[in-house]
Amino acid sequence: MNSRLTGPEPTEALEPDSAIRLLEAMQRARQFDKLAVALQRQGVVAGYGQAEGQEAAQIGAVWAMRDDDMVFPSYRQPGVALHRGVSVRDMLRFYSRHELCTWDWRACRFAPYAVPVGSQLSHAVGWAMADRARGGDQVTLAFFGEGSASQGEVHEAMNMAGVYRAPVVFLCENNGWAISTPFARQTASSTVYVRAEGYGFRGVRVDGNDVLAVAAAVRDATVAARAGLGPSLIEAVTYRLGGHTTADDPSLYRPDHEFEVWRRNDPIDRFAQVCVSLGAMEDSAVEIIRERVYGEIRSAAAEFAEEFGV
Ligand SMILES: Cc1ncc(C[n+]2csc(CCOP(=O)(O)OP(=O)(O)O)c2C)c(N)n1
Repeated sequence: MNSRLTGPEPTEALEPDSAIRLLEAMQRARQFDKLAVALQRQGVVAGYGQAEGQEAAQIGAVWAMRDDDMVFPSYRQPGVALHRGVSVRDMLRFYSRHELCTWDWRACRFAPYAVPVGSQLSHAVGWAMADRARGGDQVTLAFFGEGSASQGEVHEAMNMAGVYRAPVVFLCENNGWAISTPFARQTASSTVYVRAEGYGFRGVRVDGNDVLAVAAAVRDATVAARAGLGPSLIEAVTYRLGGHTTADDPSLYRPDHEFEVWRRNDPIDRFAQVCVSLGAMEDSAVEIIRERVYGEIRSAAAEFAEEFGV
């Protein structure tokens, strides 16, 4: 646990050491994703919900939090888990062996995955209110998807958070699709963030493939929440490049051209280009980081395979 009063300024991400750590965290998420898909195809992992393409929305958000702030995930944030110190081994146990939560979630400040969609928002509001009642100054971050935003429980959680000014950041990863349901079929509204006004708190829409934009929005939200100004709803517009899970074939419902547009908007490539063009790292460092993280994930997977005999 560290003693920072707030998360880092988003601009700190462009200081060379921070830029490397941030790019590493995004790469770790990406490489874990590739590993989990490969292990599912080999029959080791039972099922996996892909997060490829959503690394900026996820890592940018957790980057802006204080280390002791609690995170409530849905089921698609393995990179956030790894960033919070959950081991590759424990993530693989979850996906391959149906062991629900083998990580020390209190120590990692990363709650157990929540599969009933939207249920984690009530948990987050309860956690935030309990911490404040005990005199704490944590801010709680809750991830959810734009499909989950249609759940009644999400309304209940946001309404209560607004009434009690709970220090919560609601981070909606609007990846365009809830399994095969497109956003236009999810709601008649063109955005999610606009709902915040109805609950009486701040709502912001950001480019969810720009890690610095997400970090800046979440950072502002944590400062407001810690100052007693209540929750925020941040809609990070992003895209799931893979399937909903390894049991899904998105080519059956998603137009190819849409995928191609988002493929060219890869959040990791974008951040790497920003770092290089602003001089935070050399061109060659980008590949070195990718290779290093790939090696780290591979050896953790080998240890998992040895321990569990898979
Ligand atoms: C209460 C509940 N109803 C239905 C489901 C089945 N289900 C699993 S994922 C999903 C879509 C969720 O989409 P979204 O919230 O946009 O998140 P994403 O999967 O895109 O990250 C649904 C309906 C569920 N898990 N829980």
